Amino acid sequence: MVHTHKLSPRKSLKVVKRIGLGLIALVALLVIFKAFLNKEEPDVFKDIKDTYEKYLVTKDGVKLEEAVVDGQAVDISSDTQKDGEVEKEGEVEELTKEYPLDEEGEPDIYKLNVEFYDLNKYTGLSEGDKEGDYILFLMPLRNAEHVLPMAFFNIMNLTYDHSLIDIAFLVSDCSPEDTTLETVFSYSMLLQNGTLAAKLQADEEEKRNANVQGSSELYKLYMPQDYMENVEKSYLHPEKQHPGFQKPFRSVTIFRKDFGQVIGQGFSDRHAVKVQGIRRKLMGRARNWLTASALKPYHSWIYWRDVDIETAPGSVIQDLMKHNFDVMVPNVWRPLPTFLGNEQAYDLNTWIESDPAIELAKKLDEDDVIVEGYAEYPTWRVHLAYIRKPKGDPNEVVEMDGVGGVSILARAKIFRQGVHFPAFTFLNHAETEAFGKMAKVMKFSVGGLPHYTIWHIYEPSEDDLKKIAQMERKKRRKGH
Ligand SMILES: Nc1nc2c(ncn2[C@@H]2O[C@H](COP(=O)(O)OP(=O)(O)OP(=O)(O)O)[C@@H](O)[C@H]2O)c(=O)[nH]1
Ligand SMILES: [Mg+2]
Repeated sequence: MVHTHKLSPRKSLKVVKRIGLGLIALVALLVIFKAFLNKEEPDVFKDIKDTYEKYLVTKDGVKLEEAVVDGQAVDISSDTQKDGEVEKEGEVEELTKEYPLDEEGEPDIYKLNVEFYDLNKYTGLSEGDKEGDYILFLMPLRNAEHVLPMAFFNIMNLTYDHSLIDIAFLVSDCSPEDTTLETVFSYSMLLQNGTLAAKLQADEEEKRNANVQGSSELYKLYMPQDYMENVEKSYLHPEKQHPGFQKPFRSVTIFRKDFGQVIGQGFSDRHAVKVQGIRRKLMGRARNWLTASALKPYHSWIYWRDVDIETAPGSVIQDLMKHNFDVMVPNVWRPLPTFLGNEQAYDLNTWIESDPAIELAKKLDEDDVIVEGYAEYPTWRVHLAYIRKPKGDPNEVVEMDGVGGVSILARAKIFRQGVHFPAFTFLNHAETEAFGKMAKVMKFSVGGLPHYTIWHIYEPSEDDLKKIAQMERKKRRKGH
């Protein structure tokens, strides 16, 4: 059989020409795209002093990319850091320093190798800010990239002396496309050299200039005006309200560990009642790993904070501390679009135990986890969220049994004593609610501030988005 070519010489010449033209167009496009990228990319390192180290963070770890000392690039190629290999991680200090000499001129080994802490000193004082109490600030993170700018603004906003605060993040189980680890690392570096505010403001500006007001931003038009003004105030020129805004923290540590959390971070995924117990126990494990890895003997208090808090007073640590409780939480609400009633109690995990709930627990399996806010578990408990009066005294304290994890200030000594976030069913509860109960069982004081409120971000549900789109269409039809 004779095979004939499908293309005649004339035709193939045409094809070659087309391919050539296509290639030229592609190269031109690439050049334009690169120029555009170069223009858009903010140079976040431009303000950094002329001594710095720049790291590349990937899912596989951290790699030193560039080191500059007094404006001079330093050779960073070494045996331990070959191409693509990741070496730089939290250092476990090697004890190979020169020992100081004792009175007889002999090396005094113990001065370097033995540390002494009198733990009676780190008990947590109600005026810890004035007494110089060290705080451990802990934040668990998962797929949190989109809320990190907000969270870091809130961190800088803390008016407790930054040099007394060690920060530790735990990043777990993020989706492959999520960049929480990379972002938290780069923000932490900028935070510690005082350039983060500029970077976040530049990003915000860029977003505004690009006029990215996709449908995901549309809901903001439907939020209560006074709430939105308050948000603006919190993020616009915060350095004017708080002079220590850009001051570096004592330290920032980032931990990474996956626990096999498979439940999505989408709103409806997270809130289905059946998954709550499993999810809460995994969160308990994550919190315990974070505490155990970050707690140092000199910490007097631990402050737990969720990433998705939109507004909170900068003095929140002092405000929770001054009541002299071992565990203290604020009220947590969230704003709502005006067509849904402006605001809503958010954290139902902070409550006072009730007789019906104790009776209910007796009927459940030992391993069942009661979750609040679901018809399946009528507990009739008093929730901190619902006893809030908007004009109530922010200093009023109510004793609590279960607590939510959004913003907990606790004395470090209670963790040293063994209180933790149960990753198993403890008195028919898990994680933070079981933590509150366990603290009570161990005779520690647990309190909540009903009229002191911090605000959780509002995430529009599918239904809310549909409703907003509907209202927008109506507006447009009316020609607004
Ligand atoms: N390390 C770690 N952090 C997590 C995990 N799941 C959630 N987080 C973080 O823990 C905090 C609380 O998580 P949220 O998703 O807000 O969960 P929640 O507070 O129980 O639920 P909401 O009431 O919907 O806010 C946030 O800072 C999250 O980023 C996890 O599996 N591992
Ligand atoms: Mg949350």
